[in-house]
Amino acid sequence: MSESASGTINYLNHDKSIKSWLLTLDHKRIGIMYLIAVSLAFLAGGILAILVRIELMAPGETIMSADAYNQSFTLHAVLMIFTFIIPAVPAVMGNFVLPLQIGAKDVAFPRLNLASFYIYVLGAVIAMAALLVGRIDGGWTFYTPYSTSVGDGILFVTTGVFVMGFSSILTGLNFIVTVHKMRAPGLTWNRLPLFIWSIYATAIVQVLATPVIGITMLLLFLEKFMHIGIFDPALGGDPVLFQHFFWFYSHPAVYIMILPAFGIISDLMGTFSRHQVSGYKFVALSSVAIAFLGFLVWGHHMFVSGQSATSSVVFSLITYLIGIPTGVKVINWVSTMYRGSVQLKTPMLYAIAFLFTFSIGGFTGIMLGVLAIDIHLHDTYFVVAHFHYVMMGGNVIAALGGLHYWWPKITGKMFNEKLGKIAAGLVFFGFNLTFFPQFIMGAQGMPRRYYDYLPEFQGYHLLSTYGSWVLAAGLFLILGYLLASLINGKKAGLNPWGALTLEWTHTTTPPHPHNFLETPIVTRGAYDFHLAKELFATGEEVSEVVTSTH
Ligand code: CU1
Repeated sequence: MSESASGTINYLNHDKSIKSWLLTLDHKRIGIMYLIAVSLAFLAGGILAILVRIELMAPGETIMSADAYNQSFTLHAVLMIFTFIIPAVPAVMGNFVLPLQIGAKDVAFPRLNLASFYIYVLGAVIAMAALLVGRIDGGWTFYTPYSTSVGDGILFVTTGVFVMGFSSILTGLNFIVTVHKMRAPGLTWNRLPLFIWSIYATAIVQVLATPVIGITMLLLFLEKFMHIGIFDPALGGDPVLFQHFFWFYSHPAVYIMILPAFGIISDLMGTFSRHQVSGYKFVALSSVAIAFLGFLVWGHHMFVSGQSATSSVVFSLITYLIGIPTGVKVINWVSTMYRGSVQLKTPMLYAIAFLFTFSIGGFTGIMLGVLAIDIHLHDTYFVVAHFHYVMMGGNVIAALGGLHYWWPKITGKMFNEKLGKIAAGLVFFGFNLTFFPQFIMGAQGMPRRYYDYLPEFQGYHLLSTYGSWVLAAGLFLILGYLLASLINGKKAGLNPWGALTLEWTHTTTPPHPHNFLETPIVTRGAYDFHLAKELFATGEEVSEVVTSTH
């Protein structure tokens, strides 16, 4: 690795031994270790997705048995949700970016941070060990008693989820304390980058919701091995209770997956529109409002489970309410672009793609919150499409935007902007081709998770499968040019995007091992481009960075 742009030592080159990585307490290096781990999980989950899509190209058996198919879609979801999406943005970008953006030396508890990483790895390994022990074929929701009656494999997965939960809770606690205690002088709550607000709201959900899934997984274990009747009717338990526990975590978990994405999008919208994010305070507080409301809507997953009509109506109503803070964000992002002058760099292309894909995901979520519609669409491909529009069209597309935005800061290298744009186009087109037909076939009655189907659905399945190949091509192109940039990429300047947040204005690229040579003193908000005009007047790269080598 070459010396950094300014010739100083940086967090990558100051010690290159393997041990210095594996035992590092540096939040930036821990973020990179998470990046490698979650990327492997995404690759494995993605390969399974492609296999599932190929199997569904025709009714009946295409490339695998019904049994292998059930296990493939289950494992795809478990990998993607528990080992990829939940840790991806908070643990990768939260770790790398959060202390830099608030002008801190590190997170509040660096040792706990490293422990969180290894707890995540341990949990992921336990979950994957399920493959060696037995089958997991009941879907990622683990609905008991079916899930626990087909073998012991599922208990490895739930134990893995239990263990990974500690990683999530400890990371959340770490971030909450860091944001409260370690902001640079002058960095008031009203000046915080919106990425920080969203990671903060996410951390609250991580800390409050994750214990519930942990306890639920523990109860499954007790039921299986000590025969204490909790969920299984044969033992005197209640299976609907499992659904309540499961969704009490798993709906808020949707916000663990999507809130950090909102934060990335807000940062990209401000920076690439060269304008203060419209309605800054509303956008910031809407993250907290979503985190709060997210705890009150779990019953919308259970409209057909036999819960009382009154509770269904209440859950339905509160579900609509979430549309308000979410709409506040979307409208303010569009307004930011309208008021500013938009620069269509690769990260911004993802932010604009996100506006389309996430809005479709969000609106169809409100549709599914309508009782009559949900009863018709329950357990159809409409739900599969909605879920992927939120998770992939929301989280993954935003994460790709964030990865491209911070890549120069992380690695000190620029990626190929032209290939970046082509790949963004392939991802957007491939994603929509994969999942939009699923709305239509779902509305027409194609059930989710089915191995076989009526011939009338084949056309939609074919489109969906072709789309998945385009999407995969886009993702492999990204992998290719990002890796190539490490070898022959142009050196990134201090602030290639002309951003105003501290990770770009006050430290080297890549950053110093201790982030800042002098503690930054903040005098303006994260997107106060009107106050920073003089910085851009020369047309040269912006930096207030201290580049001395003392
Ligand atoms: Cu939900």
